Amino acid sequence: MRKAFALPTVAIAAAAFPLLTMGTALADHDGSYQATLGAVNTSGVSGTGMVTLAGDQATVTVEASGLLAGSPHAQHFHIGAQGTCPSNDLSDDADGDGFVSVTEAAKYYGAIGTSLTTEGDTSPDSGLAVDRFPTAEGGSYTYERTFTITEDVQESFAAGTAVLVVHGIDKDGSGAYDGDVMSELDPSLPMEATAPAACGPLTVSQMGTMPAGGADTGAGATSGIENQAAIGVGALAAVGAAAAGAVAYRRRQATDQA
Ligand SMILES: [Cu+2]
Repeated sequence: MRKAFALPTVAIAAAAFPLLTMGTALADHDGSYQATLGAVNTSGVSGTGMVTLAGDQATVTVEASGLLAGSPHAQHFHIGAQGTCPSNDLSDDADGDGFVSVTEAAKYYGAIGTSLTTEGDTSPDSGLAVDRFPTAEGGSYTYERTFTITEDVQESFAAGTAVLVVHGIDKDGSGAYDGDVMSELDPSLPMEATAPAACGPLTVSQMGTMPAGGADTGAGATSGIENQAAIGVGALAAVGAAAAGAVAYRRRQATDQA
């Protein structure tokens, strides 16, 4: 019986090692992604997003226009749901308050995975750090930054469920975030400050498609997701504290660069 047990163990170890190697050399999500921002809440906002991923490093460019001028606009990668956006009318306004809120849109685009801040922390904790988001001088902005992204965000890109969302609308045309409806996320903020203004699924850019064999093997996206999950568990078990140290170092670098 002992030998019968030993053989599968060796086989599992042998199968796992190439996954780890592949994850280190060229992760399944590596490459370029793009999003076309479409309006939500009839904001009139449009724009584009470009994301280049290399391991845990993301270089992000966002261009958006038609925004409330002179005001900060929270922007995030949302992850873990359908990888889609709510429609540009009020058909998703479940509570009838006149806004498609973040909560009502979450079934499409999921929770915050990364806060696309201008400096410092990029975690979901900074989701409403309005002093560290782009301000739309003249109603538009261009954002570019390189930083470290977490494993769950990497997996969402690989799975095709990452969505770029820009927040902040001027529903009543007053020229500021105001009104009687308050945000369900932070009751001290007007709903106008947090409601989604534009949204676009992040899809693999044709220009950035990797010429590797993955696309031709017929293994398909499901295989990629399984590999990604295996890499996540295996890599954490294998390198543990060393990886944590490296991430902390890169975070410091990212902070210094900002
Ligand atoms: Cu968001």
